[in-house]
Amino acid sequence: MTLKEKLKIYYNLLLIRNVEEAIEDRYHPADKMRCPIHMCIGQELIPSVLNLFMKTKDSLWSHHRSHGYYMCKGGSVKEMISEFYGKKTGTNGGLAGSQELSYPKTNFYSGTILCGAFSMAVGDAFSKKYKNQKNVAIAIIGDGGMEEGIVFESLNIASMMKLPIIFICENNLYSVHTNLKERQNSKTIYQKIKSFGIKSSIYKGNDPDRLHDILKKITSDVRENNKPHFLEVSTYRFSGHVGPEGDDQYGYRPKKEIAYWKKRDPLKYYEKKLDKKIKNFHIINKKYKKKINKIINDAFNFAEKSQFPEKDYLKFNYQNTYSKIVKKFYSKNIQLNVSQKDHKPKPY
Ligand SMILES: Cc1ncc(C[n+]2csc(CCOP(=O)(O)OP(=O)(O)O)c2C)c(N)n1
Repeated sequence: MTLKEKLKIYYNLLLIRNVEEAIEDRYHPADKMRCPIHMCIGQELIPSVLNLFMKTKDSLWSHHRSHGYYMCKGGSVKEMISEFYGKKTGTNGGLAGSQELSYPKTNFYSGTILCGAFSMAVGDAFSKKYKNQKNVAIAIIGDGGMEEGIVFESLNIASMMKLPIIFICENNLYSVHTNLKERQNSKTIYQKIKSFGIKSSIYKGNDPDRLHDILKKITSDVRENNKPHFLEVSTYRFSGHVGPEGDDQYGYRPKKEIAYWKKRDPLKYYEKKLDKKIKNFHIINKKYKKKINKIINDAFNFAEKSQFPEKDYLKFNYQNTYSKIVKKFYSKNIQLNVSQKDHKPKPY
């Protein structure tokens, strides 16, 4: 692992943490961001490392706790904050908010329907394979999402069709306020997945260097062999389930458990580690903090100054998009003169 890679991961961790904290800090009392927000503070590890192995044409399908993945897939912070303000300049014209954030420019999509990410990644990976593209689909859901029936349909199809998908489960122990132990009898998630004939592994730890080596192997294996892989990663959210407010006042998480995970904060851990290993790291760190602070201030200023969508924006855009899709569909069929024979899918 190169020094440049280590610093990139550290920068990613810091960017996600600082942007998320700024959203929490600035949400109230201004109340200009009016969408529910699922913060990923504490869970920055996977997106920060995954960033190094994603190509722009790889697609990333995220669950609702998506901001870290959005940023690490190259999403603009300005457009994301503007989206939360409901402004026209947002990623989705101010209509999606945090829960449905998407950014086709970098092939990033998210949604709030639990496990939608897995099922959409299946269709997307099939299209990639059918067109002989060398890209992969990456799908992330939580341990709660793993309890949806469609998880098993998606895994089964991905295995049977040998699709290039990296399935990731961020196991943060909770589905809203209910611990995994109260929801499932089995102790591990990743073990179950093996019975689908899918390679399945787990990473329990907070060391970006270790996760780097694991993800490096998985991504190259999925790219080369066109087969899915499932990775479970243990993690913990430091914020409430849905923010910006915390929810630990309800006492659903033991104080000892919170303290245990806070001691293993991936950002603090890596900051210390790099400080010991890299000469003059404190100078680089200061530079990064300054740079990120500017990104945040510019993003909020941009959002503040941006316009809200016009009154008929929703109606207009729906009609426009819908008519474009219909036109494209019919023109393709006419051009190709599709017959049953021509349309036979390639064997997988
Ligand atoms: C199909 C569906 N069922 C229920 C919900 C309501 N819901 C939203 S978040 C959530 C908990 C999700 O837990 P997990 O998947 O572990 O992700 P986390 O919030 O812990 O990151 C639930 C049940 C939903 N969004 N979609």
